[in-house]
Amino acid sequence: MKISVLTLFPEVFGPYFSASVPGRAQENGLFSMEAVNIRDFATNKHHHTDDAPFGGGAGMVMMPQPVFDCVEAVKKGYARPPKVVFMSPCGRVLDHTLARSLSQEEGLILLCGHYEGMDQRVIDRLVDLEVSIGDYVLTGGELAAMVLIDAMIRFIPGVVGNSDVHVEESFENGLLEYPQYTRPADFRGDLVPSVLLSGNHAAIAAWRRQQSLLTTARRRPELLEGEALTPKERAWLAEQLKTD
Ligand code: 4GM
Repeated sequence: MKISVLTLFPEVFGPYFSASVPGRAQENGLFSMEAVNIRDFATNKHHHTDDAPFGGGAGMVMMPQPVFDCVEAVKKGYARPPKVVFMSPCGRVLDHTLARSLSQEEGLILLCGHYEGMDQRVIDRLVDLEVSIGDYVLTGGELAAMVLIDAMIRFIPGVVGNSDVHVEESFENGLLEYPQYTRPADFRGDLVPSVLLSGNHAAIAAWRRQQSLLTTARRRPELLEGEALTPKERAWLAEQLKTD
């Protein structure tokens, strides 16, 4: 997978994507990313990329010319036309399913806005999909693009160490994760649940399933709506929730 991020602040992508898991994944050739400066494509004298909104109002709007030229130039680096994604509070809210589906793309262009908005003709003519990382506004789309890239690359085989992590982690089975513990078994008098030290794998799996169900029911009950729970599990959950 190749990702091009189009931004007015390409320098902010360096530290994160050369560190840790994303850095290693790039070194291993599992994906590649570049940050391209939209300002380099501004043809006006002072390389402006924004202007006042027609119709008046607060703030500035990103001009179409630098963005069109930047997208068109970057597309030339791809054998097949990549999807163009605009990071925007008006977009489809990112979740596990969307991240996994976008991770299947061979190429992606992530467009980051700044100021108060983007000229609508960019969105109408260049953008295939608008994605939001949640219901809040950021000063720019850069952090949203980093969140999307991080969530996507975890689905590329080999990026995250053990292939079992996907099977076990939150959202893969529609439930929140069960509590995890590591050594020591007694930390300042707080003990690890004894079942985890028992070596009884069936009992451990059953305990983890129960803990996942309980945490999900308490914190995110809507996630259980589409879940295939056994009648026994439903009865057990109802019993537990009575005493909350
Ligand atoms: C569009 C219009 C994404 C984009 C105005 C980008 C929040 C998200 C921006 C803008 C963003 C999000 C850039 N803020 N929720 N800001 O994914 O400021």
